[in-house]
Amino acid sequence: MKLSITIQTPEVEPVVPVALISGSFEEKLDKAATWGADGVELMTVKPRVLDWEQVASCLTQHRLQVAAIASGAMLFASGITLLHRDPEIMALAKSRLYDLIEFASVLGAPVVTIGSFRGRLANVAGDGQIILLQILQEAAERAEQLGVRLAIEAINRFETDFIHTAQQGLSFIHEVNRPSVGLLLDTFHMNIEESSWSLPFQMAARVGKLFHVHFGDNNRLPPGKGMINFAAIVEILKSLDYQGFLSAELLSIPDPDTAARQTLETMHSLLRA
Ligand code: LER
Ligand code: MN
Repeated sequence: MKLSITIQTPEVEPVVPVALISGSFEEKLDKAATWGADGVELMTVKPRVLDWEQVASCLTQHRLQVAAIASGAMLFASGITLLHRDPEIMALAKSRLYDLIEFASVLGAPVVTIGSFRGRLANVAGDGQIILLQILQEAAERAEQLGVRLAIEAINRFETDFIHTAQQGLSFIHEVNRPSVGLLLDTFHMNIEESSWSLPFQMAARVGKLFHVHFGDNNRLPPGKGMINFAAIVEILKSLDYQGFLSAELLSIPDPDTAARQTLETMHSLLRA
């Protein structure tokens, strides 16, 4: 299991509340590496405006992997979602999804996350699940050509109107029926929607679909600042031989650096135990 911290890329305009670490992009990487992260999850909205070679060389210089290319800022920073009432925005979202896949491929990131970026069923006329399924089946073809996977995130009911639980995510993923499409579980959302800590991880791992894990405490603070038992979660993931990233996606409280440092300290000691 590897540890990652979510950071935003330089073109993302507002400060994303769940992206950590302050400073320039290089400074963020420097701090993440110094504090012991194995990788970073990059939250981006317009990957095309970035210099991909330069990003890759900064990462190599700091010996950091890319845990994921995250789409979480698409809705937050730009209001762009795959299901949207405006067909032009839907088309833009689709083309951004292909950009994220290519960016992930160039940086060697194993997954592209699809959480709030999928939008809401209420946004579209007709069956939004079928519309999304078709978008993802097409995108999966590109992802498979480039060796990238798509991780659908189960998100709590207050942030979206479908796929709240692992079970719902796995049923949808079963319908999509593509090897490159799997599940992302986030402890913050699980704490609201699930009835067990172990079953969701087990169900996903059993069918080879546990692609990625986000973590944050129940109050979205660093582990240990709320009520979730992260030692138990680490044990569950170890028992499943989860080899992917545990990626911190939590609030910058008291500040983006302290939250990242505390998170890495706590999680390192749990992983070593
Ligand atoms: C949002 O709450 C979240 O967990 C992100 O990963 C969403 O896209
Ligand atoms: Mn998440």
